[in-house]
Amino acid sequence: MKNKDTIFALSSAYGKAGVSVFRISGPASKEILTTLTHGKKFTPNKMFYTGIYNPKNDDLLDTCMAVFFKSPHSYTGEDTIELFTHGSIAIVDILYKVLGSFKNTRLATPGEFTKQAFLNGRLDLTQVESIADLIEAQTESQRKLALKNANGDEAKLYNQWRQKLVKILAWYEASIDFSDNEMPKDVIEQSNKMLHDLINDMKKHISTSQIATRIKQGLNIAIIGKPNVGKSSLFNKIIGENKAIVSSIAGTTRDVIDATLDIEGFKVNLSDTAGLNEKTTDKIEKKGIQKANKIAKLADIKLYVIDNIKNLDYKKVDNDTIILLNKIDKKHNMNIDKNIIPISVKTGENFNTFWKILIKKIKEKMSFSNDITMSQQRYKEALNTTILELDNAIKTQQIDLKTEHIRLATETIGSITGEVYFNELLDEIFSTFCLGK
Ligand SMILES: Nc1nc2c(ncn2[C@@H]2O[C@H](COP(=O)(O)OP(=O)(O)OP(=O)(O)O)[C@@H](O)[C@H]2O)c(=O)[nH]1
Ligand SMILES: [Mg+2]
Repeated sequence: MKNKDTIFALSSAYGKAGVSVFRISGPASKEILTTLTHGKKFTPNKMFYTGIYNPKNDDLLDTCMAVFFKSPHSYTGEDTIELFTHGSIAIVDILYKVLGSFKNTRLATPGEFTKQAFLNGRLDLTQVESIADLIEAQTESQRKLALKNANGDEAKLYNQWRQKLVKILAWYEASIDFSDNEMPKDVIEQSNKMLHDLINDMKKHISTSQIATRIKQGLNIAIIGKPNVGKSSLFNKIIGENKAIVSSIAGTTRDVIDATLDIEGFKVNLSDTAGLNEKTTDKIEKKGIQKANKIAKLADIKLYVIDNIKNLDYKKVDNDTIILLNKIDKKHNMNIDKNIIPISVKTGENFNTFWKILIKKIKEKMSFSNDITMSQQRYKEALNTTILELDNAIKTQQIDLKTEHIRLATETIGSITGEVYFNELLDEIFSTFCLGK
C-alpha cells in the first residue's frame, strides 16, 4: 500500500544530544533530499556528508550525514531518508518547520513508520509487536525475548496453523458446493484428527506465554513471615536502600512495600509484607495480614523468614518457597532441615548462599527454551478463541456449521499476524509506539 503523504519525524529523543536522527519517508523523499542538499548526487544506502539548506532563503541549516534508502529496500518499504544532524534543539525545531513546508509532507503519527512497514508487507504484526517490546525492554531477558520474536518465527508458526485450517476449509467448502455428493466419512475423520492435533499444539504453545508475561511484567517475590523476624531488614538489604522501616517493635510493617529491581538481567517485583500475627486483634494489623496473604498467594517465589525454627508453619511452605532462618548471629540452632537456609541479614553471614539459591530459582522460573515463546497476551486471547471455534467444529456433524466454525478460527488466527486485520486493532498496536518509529 503506497502512502501519498511523505511523513517525517525526529527518530531520536528531543533535546540536547550528540546527534539527532530525522526520518523522512514517502514519495517526495528523494526530491526533498535533493532540494535540502542543493542538488548533491547520492547513491542509495550510502551515507554521505553534506550541508543542508533552507529552500526558502538558502541559509545553511546544519552539516550532517545523510542516507537515502530506495523503495522497497527501506524500513517502511517507501523511499526514505535519514539525516544525522547535530543534536541541537534549534536544529530540530528549524528542520521540523522546513520539512513541513514541502508539498504533501506532514509530521508522522507515533508508530507510523512501522505501520507503513506493516502495510507494505515488510513486517507482520508479531514482528511489529516485538519491535515495540524491544524499545520498551529494560532488562537483558526482555531484550533477548523481544529479539527472539522479532525474526518472524512466531508468525511462521501461526501461518502454518492457518494454512492447515485453510486446507481443511477447502475440503468442506468443496463438499458444500457439491452437496449432492456426500462428504466421504474418512475425510471428516481425518480433518477432525487434524483439528484435534492443532488444538493440542496450540494449547502447548499457550503454556509458554506465562514465561513471557513474567519476563515482561517481572517475577513477583514476596517476603513473608511472623512479626519481627527481619523481613523488612532483608527487603532493604536486597534493594540496597532503607526503604522499609525496621524496628524492634513487632508489627512495624503494616502495608505492602514494593520495589522493582533487575536481578541478573531479570525484572523482579519484590514485596515486603506485614508480619503474620494471626492472633492480633488490631484492625489495621489484620488488614495488613490479609494483604500479606494475598501477595503471598500471587507470588512466584516466597521468601519465608523465621528467626526460630519453632515458628515454622509448614502449611506455608511449597516448592516455590525459600525458608530463611534469620539472626544466626544471635544464636544458631544447627539441627535444622537442609532446606532451611541459615542467614544473618545484620552481619551478612551466609547471605551469598541464599543469593545463589534465589538466582537459581529465578532462572528456573524465567528461562525460555529454544521453542517459540508466545510473546503477547493478544495472541493468547486469539488462540483461545481459535481453540473454542475448532472445538465447536469437531463437535458438530453439520458440514455447513463445521465450515463456519473453521472459517471463524482461520480469521482469528490470521488476526495474530495481520493476515486479517481491523483498523481498530492496528490503532491499538501502533499507539504504543513512540514518535519517529
Ligand atoms: N541480631 C539480628 N537482628 C536482626 C537481624 N535482622 C533483623 N534484625 C532486627 O530484628 C528487628 C526486626 O527487624 P524488621 O526487619 O523490622 O523485622 P520485620 O520482620 O520486618 O518485622 P515486622 O514488620 O514487625 O513484621 C530489628 O530490630 C532488626 O534490627 C539479624 O540478622 N540479626
Ligand atoms: Mg517489617
